[in-house]
Amino acid sequence: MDGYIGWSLALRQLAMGNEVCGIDNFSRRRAVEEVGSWSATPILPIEKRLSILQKEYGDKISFHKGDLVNPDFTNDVIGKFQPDSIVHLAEQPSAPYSMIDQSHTLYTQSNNVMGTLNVIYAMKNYAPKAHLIKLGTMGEYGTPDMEIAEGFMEVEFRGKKSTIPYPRFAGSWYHWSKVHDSNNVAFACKLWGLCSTDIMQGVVYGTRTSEITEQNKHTRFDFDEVFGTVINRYCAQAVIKHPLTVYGKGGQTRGFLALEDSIQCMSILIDNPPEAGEYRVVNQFDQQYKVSELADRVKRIADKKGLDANIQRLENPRVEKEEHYYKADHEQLKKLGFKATRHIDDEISVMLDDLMVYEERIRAKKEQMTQLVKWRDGSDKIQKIANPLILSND
Ligand code: USQ
Repeated sequence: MDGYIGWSLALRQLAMGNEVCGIDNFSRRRAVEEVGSWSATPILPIEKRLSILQKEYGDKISFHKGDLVNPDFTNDVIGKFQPDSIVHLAEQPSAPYSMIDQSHTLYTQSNNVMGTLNVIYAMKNYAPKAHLIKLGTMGEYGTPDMEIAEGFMEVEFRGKKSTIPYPRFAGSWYHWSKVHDSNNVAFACKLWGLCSTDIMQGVVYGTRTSEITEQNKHTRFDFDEVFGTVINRYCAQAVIKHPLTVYGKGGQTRGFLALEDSIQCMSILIDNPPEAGEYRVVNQFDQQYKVSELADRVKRIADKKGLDANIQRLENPRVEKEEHYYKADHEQLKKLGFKATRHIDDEISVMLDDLMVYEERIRAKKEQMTQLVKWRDGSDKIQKIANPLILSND
C-alpha cells in the first residue's frame, strides 16, 4: 500500500466507502535508495500517511508491515481480515533492477513468484471466496510480430480448434517473473476454484488522481533509470532542462495509461469479480505510443511552459526491438464500463507543473538520468554506464 499505485488505490477505495487493509514491507523505498535515488515528490513515513487516513476514515483503514514471502504473515493477515478482494501489487516492479546482476535477478523472481504463491495458498485456506486482482504486465506478451489478444487466442492446429493462452515472450527477468505468476494463478483457479483477474497493465504515468489534491497525499514519483518509467522520466528531465533520453531508435511501442485511469480500472475490477473458478485476463491501457513520439509530446508541452526541452538519443542499454509492429486488444475493461478520463497532453502538463515544485530534489539526483543498467552484461556486479554513447541530439 506504500507504492505508486498501492497508495493511490487505497485513497480511492477509502473515498468509495470501502474498508482497506494495507500491507507493505517498504522494499520499494529501500530499492530506490539502493540505486542512489529518491521520489521527486517527498513521501511521508507510513506512520504519518496512516494517521492522515485515520483522521479521515477512522478504523476503515488498517495496515500491516510484513512480507508476503513469509507464509505465516500472509496467512495471518488474509485469514483475519477476510477480504472480498485482494489487490496484489506487492512485487519488485522494475525491469532494469532485475537485469542489474545475478542477485537482483534471483531476488526479483523469488520475491515475485513466492509472494504470489503464498497469496494463493492463503486464499485457498483462509479466504477461498475472495477475488484476487493480480498485477501482471503487458510486457508478458513482449513485442511479437502479430496482433496481441487479451489473454487467450483461438488456434487451429492439425485440424482441431482450441482456445489457448496467448504466447508470452517477455523481455526481462522481471517481465518473466510476471509470466510465471500468471501461470501459477491460472493453475490455482483451475485447481481450487479460486477467482482471479490478471491485469496486463501498460506503462502508467502521472502524479495525480482525484484524491491526490494536497501535498501530504502525494504518491511517490520515481525518475531514476531503474524505477522511473519513460513518460515520468521525460517530464522530470524537462523540469531540470536535462535532454529527454530516448533509447536507441525510439520506435519502441507500448500501451500507456494515466495513474487516475489505472486506479479507475482496478476499482471497476474490484466491483465486478469473475465467477468462482474463473481466471480472467484484461489488457489495461488506454493508448499506444512510440517512445520517440512521447519525447516530442513532452518537449512540445514543456516548451509552452518556457522549459525549452531538448531530445537526445542514447545508445540503448536494453535488449529490445527498437522498431516493431504493435497492436494489442483492450476491450474487456471497456465492456465493464472503463472510459479513459485523462488526455495524455493534459496529464503531462499537470505533471510538469507538479514536478517544477520539486525541481531541486530532481536536480540533486541529476546523474540518475544517464546512469543506465546495461542489460546484455548480466554480470555478477552492478554495471552502469556513466556516460552513455549519444547517438543524436534533436
Ligand atoms: N525508455 C526510453 N528512455 C527512458 C526510459 C525508457 O527510451 O529514459 C524506453 C525503454 O527502452 C522501453 C520503454 O521506454 O522501450 C518503456 O520503458 P519503461 O521503463 O517506461 O517501462 P518498462 O521497463 O517496460 O516497465 C514499466 C514498469 C513495469 C510495467 C511495465 C509495463 O516499470 O512495472 O510492468 O512498464 S509494460 O511496458 O507494458 O510491460
